Amino acid sequence: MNIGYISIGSNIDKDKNILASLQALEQCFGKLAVSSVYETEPIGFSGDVFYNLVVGFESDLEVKQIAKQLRQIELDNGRTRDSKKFSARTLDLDLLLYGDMIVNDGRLRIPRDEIERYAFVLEPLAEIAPTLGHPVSHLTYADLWEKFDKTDLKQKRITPAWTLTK
Ligand code: PH2
Ligand code: MG
Repeated sequence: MNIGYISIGSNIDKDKNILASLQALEQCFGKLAVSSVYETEPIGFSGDVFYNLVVGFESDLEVKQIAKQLRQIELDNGRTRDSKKFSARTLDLDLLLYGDMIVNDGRLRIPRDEIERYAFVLEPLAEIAPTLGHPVSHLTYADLWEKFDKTDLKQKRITPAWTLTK
């Protein structure tokens, strides 16, 4: 059994797409640990604000199977595969971590470097996994977040219009 973490982002039909993704992820993996939802300014391009959050899950699946499931959930929710990295998107699901696994295999990279690079990934991860250590640096996510440069940080926790019924 591995514990994995997924980052979720949307800046088109945010409420609808994020709720749909949480329901689909729960169908796939069972009970999730869900962070707060953060409203964040787009990084790398200008456009509508994002909602970002991180969820934790448990699974016995192969890491490639998980990545495939995430791509399918993105496609089921209006994602088009040609979309550029820095552009508006209905739904982006990225597998950040899977146990202590270190994978560098074409497009599949775990742990994802976005963890240390982007507050919209690190803050929600540090919220739900503060004492967990990064598989490469072994620093905890609480430490990484504490050290993160928060100058001009443009993100805030929000209360979404929906709740995930338990
Ligand atoms: N995702 C990106 C690029 N920029 N900015 C924010 N605020 N949130 C995101 O999820 C995001 C982004 C590429 O995946
Ligand atoms: Mg992404």
